[in-house]
Formats: sequence, C-alpha cells, structure tokens
Amino acid sequence: MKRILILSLILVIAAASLVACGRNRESATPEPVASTGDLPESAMQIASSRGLTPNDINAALKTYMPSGKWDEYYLFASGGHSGQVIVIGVPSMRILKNIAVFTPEAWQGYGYGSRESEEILNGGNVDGRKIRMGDTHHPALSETAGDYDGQYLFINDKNSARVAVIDLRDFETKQIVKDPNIISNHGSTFVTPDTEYIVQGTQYATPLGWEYAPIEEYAEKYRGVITFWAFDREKGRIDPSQSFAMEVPPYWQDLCDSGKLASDGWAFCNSFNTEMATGGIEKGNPPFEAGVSQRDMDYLHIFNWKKAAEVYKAGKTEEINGMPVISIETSVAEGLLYFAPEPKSPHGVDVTPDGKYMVVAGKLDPQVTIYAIDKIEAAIAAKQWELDPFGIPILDFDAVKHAQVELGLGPLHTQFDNKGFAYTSLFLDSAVAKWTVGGDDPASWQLVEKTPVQYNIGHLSAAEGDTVSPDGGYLVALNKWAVDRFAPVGPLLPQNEQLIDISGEHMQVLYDMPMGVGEPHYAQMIKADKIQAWNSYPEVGWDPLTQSKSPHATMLGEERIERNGNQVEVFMTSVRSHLTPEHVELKKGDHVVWHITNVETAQDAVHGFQLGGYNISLSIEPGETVSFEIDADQDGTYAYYCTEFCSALHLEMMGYMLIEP
Ligand code: K7E
Ligand code: CUA
Repeated sequence: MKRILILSLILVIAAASLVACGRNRESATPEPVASTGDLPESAMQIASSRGLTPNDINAALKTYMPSGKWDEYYLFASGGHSGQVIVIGVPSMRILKNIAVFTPEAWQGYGYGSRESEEILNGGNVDGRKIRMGDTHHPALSETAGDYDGQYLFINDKNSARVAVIDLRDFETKQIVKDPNIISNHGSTFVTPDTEYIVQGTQYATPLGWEYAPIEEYAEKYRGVITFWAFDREKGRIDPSQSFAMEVPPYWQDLCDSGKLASDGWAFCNSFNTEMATGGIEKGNPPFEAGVSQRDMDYLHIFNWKKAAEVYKAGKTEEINGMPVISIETSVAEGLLYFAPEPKSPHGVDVTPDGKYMVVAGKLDPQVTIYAIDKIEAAIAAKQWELDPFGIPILDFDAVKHAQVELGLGPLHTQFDNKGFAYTSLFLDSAVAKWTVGGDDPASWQLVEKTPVQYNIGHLSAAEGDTVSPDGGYLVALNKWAVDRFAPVGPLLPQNEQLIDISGEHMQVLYDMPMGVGEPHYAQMIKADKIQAWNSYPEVGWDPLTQSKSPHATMLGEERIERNGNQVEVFMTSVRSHLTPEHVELKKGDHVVWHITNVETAQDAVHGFQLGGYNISLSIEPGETVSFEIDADQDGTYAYYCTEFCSALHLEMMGYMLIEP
C-alpha cells in the first residue's frame, strides 16, 4: 500500500516537473515516465534503503534538475563577508557563479592586476585607502515599471557605505561608488520602480564625512543621510553628478523600500535608535542594546523622493563633500520627510505588490504593523502630526496604521506571492509565517500557517517577490545558523539557505543548501528567461569596463612589443593553444603595459593568465581584451602561462618573461 503511494507520488510529481521545465536544451533522452510500471524497481529500493518518506521523494523530484536542463529562476544572493554575489539556480539550488564585487577574486581576474578591475575597485577607496573586502547585504535587480527587467544588479557594502553596479550581460561588476558623507550603511540597495534612483541609507550615524566629533556631541553633530544615487541606464552606471542625499537625524536608519504603483514617488526607511543612545557601558552608561530599546516606538521615515528630486534640481541643497544634501530644515519646509511611529526596534519594511501598504516588522514585537499609503497621505493633508525635536512631523499612529497581525517572535522581513499571501521571517521562532495580504478591512489581514526553518532565519526571498507581480512557487529562507543540518566542518559553520515550496496549500521545505562563503543576508529571485547573458563578448577586442571595443585590441598577426625608452607596451593574443609573443624580453627598470586579447569567439573558450612572482591573475574571456601594468624591478627569468585547461595542449600555452639585469 505504502509502496503504491510512493510510486504514484513519484509519477505525479515527475509529470508536473516536466511541464514546469520550459527552457531546456533538446537532448536524446529516453521517454519520460508515463506510468508507474515504467519506474525502475531500484527507485523503490533507494527509497526504502534510505528511509525516504513520500514527502522526501516529493521534495527530491521538485529540486532535481537532470544534466543539461536549466533552472527556472536565478537567485542573486548576497555573499555577505565574501564581498561577492552568489548566483544560484532555483529549484536545483546549484551555484552557478560567484560574482566578485568588493573583494579581489583570482579566477575572474578581479583585483589581481587587470587595469579594468583595479579601476572599479579603486572607485570604492575610502580617503585614498584601498578597501578590498565588503559586507554585502542587499542585492537589488533593476526594474522597469516595478518589474525586474534582468539588466542590472546593485549591491551594497555595509561596512564602508558603498554601492556596486553589476551588468547582467556579462555578470561582471562595472562600478563601485563611495558615499562621501557616511562610513556605515545598511538601507540599500533598493531601486525606485524605473530604476531612476538607487536608495542608500546610513546605519550608524557619524558626523557627515565621518569627521571627528566627541560622542557627547551626538545629538548636535551626528547625522545620517538617505542618498539617492541616480542611475544612467544607457551608460549602465550610477551618475554621481545627478545624485543627491537627504539629511536625517542620527536615529540609525535601517532597511528601506521604494513605493510602487499606489505609493510610487515615496520611499520608506526604518529607524531603531530614536533614543539617540550613545552607549559607553565601560563609562557606566547603559549599553547600546538597552539604550537603543528603551522607547516603545521608533520612526518609519517616509520620503517623497519625486518631490525631493525637484527640490534638488531647483538647487535647494547644500554641498557636503561634493554631494548635494537637502537639509532637514529644507525637507520639513518642502514637505519631503515625515515620520510614522513604528513599534519596538523595527527591522524590515516591505511594500505590498500593489503599493498600497507598507509592512513593518519589529524585532521585539510579535506583530507586523501595516500602514496604508492613502492613510499616510490623508494624515499629511490633515496635518495630523506632532513635531520631533528636529522639527520633523510625526504622523498620528492611529491615523496611519491600517492593521496589525500577530505572527510570532522576532519578525524581520516580508515577501509576497501571486495568491495574495505574505511570508514573514521569524528570527526567534526559526519559522516562516504565511499570512493574508488583506484589504480595506483590517480583520482581513490574518496569519495562515507557520513552518519551521533551520535555524534563525534572517531574510527570505520569493520568486519575483519584490515586484508589482510576484510569481509565487518558490521561497528561499536565508538562515543564519545551520547547527546540525550538515556534516561537521569545524567551529565555523556554513549558513543554510532553504528552498521552500509555496505553490501548494501548505509550505514545504524542499532542500538545504550550505552557503560556505559568508552570510547571505538578502537575495532576489528572477525568472531565468529575463536574463539575456552574452555567450562571448560581442566583438573581438572588447573592453568589459566600457562595454565597447578596446583601443588596445590586438588581432592575430598584430602581436608586438613596442619600446620607447624604458616604457614597454606588449600587445599579446591568446588562442588555443598559444600566447603570442612567447618571449617578452625586458630590461630591469622597464615599466611595462601589457595587453592580452583572447581572439576566440567560441563559447567557454576562456584563457587565464598568471605571471609568476608578480601577483598577476587575469581571466580573458572569449573576445575580451585585458590590460595590466608592472614595473620590471627584479631581474630574472619568469614564466607566464594560461590558467584555464583550455585544450589538450594547454600546458604548452606559456611563455617566458626575461628581465635582463
Ligand atoms: Cu536583516 Cu542587513 Cu537586511 Cu541581515 S539585514 S538579516
Ligand atoms: Cu588557454 Cu589553457
């Protein structure tokens, strides 16, 4: 009886998953299973010998991706401390790529000599200091009319307040910008519905420009900013010359989200230190964790960014460290900034797909609080407010609060599906709560069910879950602790990314995926067919930094070494299976600029390049031209070679750099 049950489960699910795979390569595979009789006896043996339940088999089939078949979604996950973005296929949870962003990465030739990558990384230098790590938190896909368009990805670095731009044609980082006024950031990156701006907010307040001021002068001198980085879609770059910031009180702003549809033009950011606690437990002061949690309410910051952009364009700003900043006074006078009280230590704020409601989750409050944009706009019109010490209007809580839903302990972040449900992570409960996104009637907002996750969930990510039209189907829980989920690997454990099926009536955990490179705070999941990635660069001699043909492109037969005094320029090509020239003869004291063009156009025909003793590692992808510079300051005989096993004669793909004393 049980055997029949398992077999029919396999059959039903196998049929369903075949329908689900749309974008797959043709291959000469055997006929799909059509009846239980087609199933091999061994399937039953595997199931019984491994003690699999029907649920396990269900989960296995839903995530199984046969060789050569592609996943339905890409998950772009923050790589946390690695300073990278991890690209994962859903539902298989196979890692497709780690994109180097804030941290050098040798395989991709990022930050190991290539002029292009050094220029990008140097964009994130702080006061001239090279910062070569990151604490990435929130990836954001570019949007058109509130939907992911698959063109660009942005991600922030919390520790040094930087934002990076990744081009999804080649999955490479193109730009890092450093906010000139803050050193600590968290509320980023969040895009406005047409990616006009990328929103970035301060976390820990400092004097603007992170200059010195005694902590006793906190209320007077310390501030935060919410920066609106303008994005030039045509150039694929943030344009700092069109960007502006808004000064905010030192309330430790946290997560943000942009309004959409009904709330288009607004942006929302939490805060959690309206106490303006300054810590100093060693001086007998209340510690931060107590000082910051004294008040029952903090403030949801509500920004009218469309109006703020006009105020900026009208020049009503003050330039601070080269960034035009709208002062608090101007924001108040122009009606750009309002507060709404929000219960205890809020963390996430997430706007519903229709843009009508903002969901705020307080870490120390078991309920989520839902605000309605029409109520916010009405309270502003009716001036239902009192003023905070900085003169900013605090809207009446009862006037703007729409509903509250008790979900459980430690609610943090919320995502949405296509059936009118919201999913909120419960950090302390280690669970995901599913609840209804109601309507005008506050009683229509209700908890539906909870499912345990393992363990201490932070963010969660649903398929297209931040857009105006979420897909539903899949949800990934980004858990901080794995504890007992995987074979032991010493005291530093991986985090656990859990795939959850949300297509049915009840949530089901399908798969545990260890993330062993850093803490994946947030991720966004996009339908795979929206990504139009290049197979090779469009033209031989391509410079991925400018996304155009490099002036140093070298075609076959044009290889040469040019010398002008002690300035040497090498024009090299790489093709299976040789690097030309094979001898680079230099004199001690030469300054060398070295260009390599991969003249191949075949997909996957990548050549790497490393130069012994000189800390050079490059990836030269089909069609790409890469440049690096060295000072030949040590005479000797050095070998350079291709680092990708590109052909049968790959080991012969080498050359000598000879530096004559
Ligand atoms: Cu909750 Cu940085 Cu979005 Cu971590 S943050 S979880
Ligand atoms: Cu080219 Cu190995």
